Amino acid sequence: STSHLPDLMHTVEKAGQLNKTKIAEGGRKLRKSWTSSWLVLAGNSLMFYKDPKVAAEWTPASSRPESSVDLRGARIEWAKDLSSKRNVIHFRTVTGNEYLLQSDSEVISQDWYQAIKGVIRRLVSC
Ligand code: I3P
Repeated sequence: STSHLPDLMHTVEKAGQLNKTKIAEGGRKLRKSWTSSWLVLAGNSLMFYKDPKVAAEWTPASSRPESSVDLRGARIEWAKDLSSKRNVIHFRTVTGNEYLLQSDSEVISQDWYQAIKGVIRRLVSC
């Protein structure tokens, strides 16, 4: 069904490319596997899509998310000692799924950090 799409189109707060690896599932450590991912911040969710070939042509209707996480109760911090890469965000859901999100651009990483943190804060006060 595509009934969620009109709603999603109105609530997309931010979308763009980041490098991503999941490092834990339900608190269990996973082997890192960095991939380029298209992130969409909308409503209470952070969604991960396949990286589109032409970023400017992406719309919420282009494809379905590969996965999605609930931002309620999530935590975000700058990763220290978790990667050799720079500008790495450490993100953890309430269910114990952990991700590293990274861009070589400090500005891009900072923007995502602030945007995700903003949504998490907003949800705390709901
Ligand atoms: C991992 C891969 C990652 C690296 C990770 C390696 O090896 O090279 O890029 O993390 O380091 O284990 P493999 O490809 O063999 O799975 P960073 O790039 O984030 O440093 P780690 O094991 O020290 O976390």
